[in-house]
Amino acid sequence: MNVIQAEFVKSAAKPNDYPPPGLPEVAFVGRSNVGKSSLINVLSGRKGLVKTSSTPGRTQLINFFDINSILTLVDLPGYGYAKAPPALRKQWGPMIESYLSIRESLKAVVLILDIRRVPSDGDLQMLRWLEMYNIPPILVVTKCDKLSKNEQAKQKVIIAAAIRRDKGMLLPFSALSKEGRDAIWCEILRVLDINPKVESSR
Ligand SMILES: Nc1nc2c(ncn2[C@@H]2O[C@H](COP(=O)(O)OP(=O)(O)OP(=O)(O)O)[C@@H](O)[C@H]2O)c(=O)[nH]1
Ligand SMILES: [Mg+2]
Repeated sequence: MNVIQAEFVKSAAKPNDYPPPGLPEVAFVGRSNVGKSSLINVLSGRKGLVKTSSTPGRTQLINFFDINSILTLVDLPGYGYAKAPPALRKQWGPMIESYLSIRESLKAVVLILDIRRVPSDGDLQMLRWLEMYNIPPILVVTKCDKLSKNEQAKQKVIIAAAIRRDKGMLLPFSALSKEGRDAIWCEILRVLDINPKVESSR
């Protein structure tokens, strides 16, 4: 996918603050600090489009980004950050759940897992929500640069078993090497039913 234009649209906490629905939307979910914002930066080809941080809990609102005026990428706050202020933790569930349940332009969700870790209760809960709302997730395993190919293969088996999916469904990614960028874009465009050839000749 050739990203010609990537722009921050707005931040929102409540449905009333979401931008008007229109373009198909892809949301990025996962544990705090897993690398959601970093993945959006690599997909958009803009290093500083989304703020990232080594401290968990960086993204605290729902952030909308326009790509080529054909689709919207949505960065969500991560779950499972034990040190988040209680008020914020309490707000998280309803904020994410109302977005996932009522956003009519939401067409795909990318669930990001850390290749080094066993999926958490939060990850499993998120998978159940997505099933409930009938959104088949695109599954990405990130931070692959931290493991050898051998270790990656072993971890994929463990992760796939924990989430009861085929390991072939786990798309490997690294924000450092950008490995996996094209395959993830390809999957997003497929789910959104956007023809990349038509798109790149526009
Ligand atoms: N080595 C490596 N580090 C990564 C990768 N992706 C993200 N990171 C690092 O992980 C940390 C968290 O990345 P973010 O993209 O901010 O994670 P996030 O999921 O958006 O975090 P929250 O907004 O706090 O939920 C940062 O220090 C990133 O540089 C990756 O593929 N490889
Ligand atoms: Mg973030």
